[in-house]
Amino acid sequence: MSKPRLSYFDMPVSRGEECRLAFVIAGVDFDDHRIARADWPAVKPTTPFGTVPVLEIEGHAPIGESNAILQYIGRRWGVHPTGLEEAARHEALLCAVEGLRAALLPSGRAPDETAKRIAREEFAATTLKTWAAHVEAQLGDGPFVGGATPMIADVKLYMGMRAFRRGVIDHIPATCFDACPKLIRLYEAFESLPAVKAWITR
Ligand SMILES: N[C@@H](CCC(=O)N[C@@H](CS)C(=O)NCC(=O)O)C(=O)O
Repeated sequence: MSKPRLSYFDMPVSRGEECRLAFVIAGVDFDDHRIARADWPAVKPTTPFGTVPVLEIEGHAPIGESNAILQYIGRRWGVHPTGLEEAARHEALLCAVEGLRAALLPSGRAPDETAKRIAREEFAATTLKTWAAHVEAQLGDGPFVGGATPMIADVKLYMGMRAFRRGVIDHIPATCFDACPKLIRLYEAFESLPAVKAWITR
């Protein structure tokens, strides 16, 4: 049986990097297939939804959609809860991160920098703030969603927050989650995991 193959752009960002990190926390060796931007127009129509990430498991049809890939990795390699209700609680958080990404998207398409700034400031003061408060309220003693062990919901939350925390989303301060100590604790605990640190700094 060949290794699972994950295809994404050659960048440590977003949905592709979170699937890579799911393999990292599961301790699974995978084929990290990086698509060159120049090759994307030819590859795009061959993917299940015209998007990446895509996961290929020998003998099966390719799997699209980051949350489906994360749940597959999580269930197969033990980084997702086995109980139905606890799994659903984690899956809701995967959906919440996708919801946040979708809500951010229109501001990136603003016609000019002023319109973008206004849209981003509004987003930070409303959608982002509410999103963070809702997630914060669902975190317990931590540091992770399910307690002491990192799972795919933690990967998703970590990557969902990372660009904000790194201050690379124009007009949104890196301090945007500072009112949510449990979220910050999760983020920092995840980034401090030896396997994650090694992956990020490799
Ligand atoms: N809902 C999909 C969204 C996938 C998506 O939009 N992926 C982006 C990269 S993060 C992509 O493929 N962009 C290139 C394109 O749409 O042509 C998922 O969660 O996987």
